[in-house]
Order: sequence, then structure tokens, then C-alpha cells
Amino acid sequence: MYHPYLLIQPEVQQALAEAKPVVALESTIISHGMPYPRNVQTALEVEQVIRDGGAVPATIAILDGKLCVGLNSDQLEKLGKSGHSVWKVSLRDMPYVLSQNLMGATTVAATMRIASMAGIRVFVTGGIGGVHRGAEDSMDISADLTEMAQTSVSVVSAGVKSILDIGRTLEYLETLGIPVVTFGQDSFPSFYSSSSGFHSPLRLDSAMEIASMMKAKWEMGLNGSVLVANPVPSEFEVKPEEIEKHILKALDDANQSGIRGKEVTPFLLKTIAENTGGESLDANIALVKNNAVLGAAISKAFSGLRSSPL
Ligand code: PSU
Ligand code: MN
Repeated sequence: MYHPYLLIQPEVQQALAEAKPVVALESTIISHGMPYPRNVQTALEVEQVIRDGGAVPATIAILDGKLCVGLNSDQLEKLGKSGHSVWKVSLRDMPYVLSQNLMGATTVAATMRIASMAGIRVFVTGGIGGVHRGAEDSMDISADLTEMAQTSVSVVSAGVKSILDIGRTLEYLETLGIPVVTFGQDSFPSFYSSSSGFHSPLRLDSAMEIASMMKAKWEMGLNGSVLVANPVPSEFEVKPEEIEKHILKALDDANQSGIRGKEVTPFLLKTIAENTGGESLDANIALVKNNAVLGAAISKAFSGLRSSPL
């Protein structure tokens, strides 16, 4: 698909032109979600998992005044090494970072929008942003949610991290008309743990059924995402009560240090990763790869179902 601001890698472009499966990946998870060098290593490994699953990976970022769809290993290295000095780009930041020729790592919201411009329908990440704990006072609700209400790209995640208010996030997703489907189990996962104490609104047990649901949604003209929650593999699970004490500590540190706005999520992720001595990082990496396996399968199933471009 042509757009003056888009720069689509030739391999991705060709796959899209031939209606072959393509999976979008975000870049904030690389720059702000994990420490260097494991972030870059993970980004490359996740791309390989997608290839092994029969789809073409397209990591998305804003570089040199272009919305880049598909990055080479030098670009991934640069993003990963620059870490928090790269602009974290959500929807509102896109015009600024693009027109100022800044280096931008895209969040779930911005990645979805760019993927959609390029014609990609499946996006794999770790965890989405949502309604923060205490949002009744702070009004801190991620633009990921409002973007999922309007942009027709499915998001494969490991559920919602318990740094957020999971109950309120599920309520807000319902308000916005976003189907939330957990893969293969009844309970909604909470990123590091396969459960959250909340029942999943929907459950499906195969990639093909998820692809059929996406097709049905979009063919009815219901725009927006399908949020797929894929539980973390059990061998990498971190017990909820163990992670909870680290979350409370990180939330307290954030309050004490006056962390606000877009800094909140990266601060919490970094603090928890440091305080759990790497255990949470191992879980994080394992679940993203696990999501890549499912995302590739959904993308393949969806390409097979697609009779005409949506
Ligand atoms: N939650 C995670 N890992 C992440 C993020 C969220 O468990 O890496 C990142 C994603 O890029 C997400 C963003 O889109 O943080 C949300 O930021 P905010 O809460 O500021 O909207
Ligand atoms: Mn926020």
C-alpha cells in the first residue's frame, strides 16, 4: 500500500502484495521494555520465530522522517542501544517525531496505526497499556485502548500486566467494543501469570477460529482490534503474589519520584525487571516468543480466509 510517509521493507512489501502472512512487531518493547543487549537479541529471535511460523515479520519504528515497516539488524541495534533516549511514540507523538526527524520507538497504539496504513492485520506484542491503578484520580488510561477501538489490527498479547488495574481495563475494553479472547483457557492471563483472578470474556482454542472471528468482525464493518490473550508458558510463570510485592514497591517508587504521564509504564517495567533479578525478564522474553508463534499462526489462517482485501 502506498503512502508518502511509509517506508516498507521490500520483503514485507512483496508479502503484502501477494496477500501472504505478515506480522507487525512494536519497538517500544525493545527501547523501553527490556534492557540492552537482551532487547536486541530478543527482537531478532522473535522475528525468527515468526519466520519459522511461516509469516514475514515487520518491526515498526519511526526513523529519519519515515514510518518504517520492517527494520534491518543495524536499525534494531540502534534502537535497542539508545534505550530510553529514543522517543516513546504513542499516537499523539507521531506527527511531532515524524516532522522533526527524530528516532521514535512505537507503542502498541502507534504500531497498530502504522501497521494498518501498510495493510497488516496481525500484531504481536508482550503486554498492552491499559487503565492504571488509581486512574480514577490520575486519568491515566493508555491510548492503546482507544486505538484498539478504531484500528482494525488484531493484537496478540499475554494479557494485561498487573501494574495496571486489570478489572477496570477489561471494563473499558468492553465499553469500547473490543472483543477480548483468551487462547485455550477460561481465565484471563496477567502477563507474568497465566491467571489474573478474572474470567476471560471470550475463549477460543485455535488460530483458525480467531482468524474467522477477525474476518466476521471486519466484514460486518465493526472497526477496531481483536485483543488476543495468550497465557505465558507455565515453566516461565512468576507467581502473582511474588510479582505483586515488586509491583507495589515499583508503584511506590514511581509516586515518590513524581513519575507521571508517558514515563509511568517504562519506569514500572524497568524497576520490576531490576528488582526481580532477571526472573521477570526471562518470563517476558518467553511470553513474547510464545505470542509470536500464535501470531504467525493467526496471520497464516487469516491470509487463507481472505477472499478480498479488507
Ligand atoms: N506493557 C508491557 N510491556 C510494554 C508496554 C506495556 O507489559 O512494553 C509498552 C507498550 O509499548 C505499550 C506501552 O504500548 O508500554 C504503553 O504505554 P502507556 O501506558 O504510556 O500508554
Ligand atoms: Mn499513560
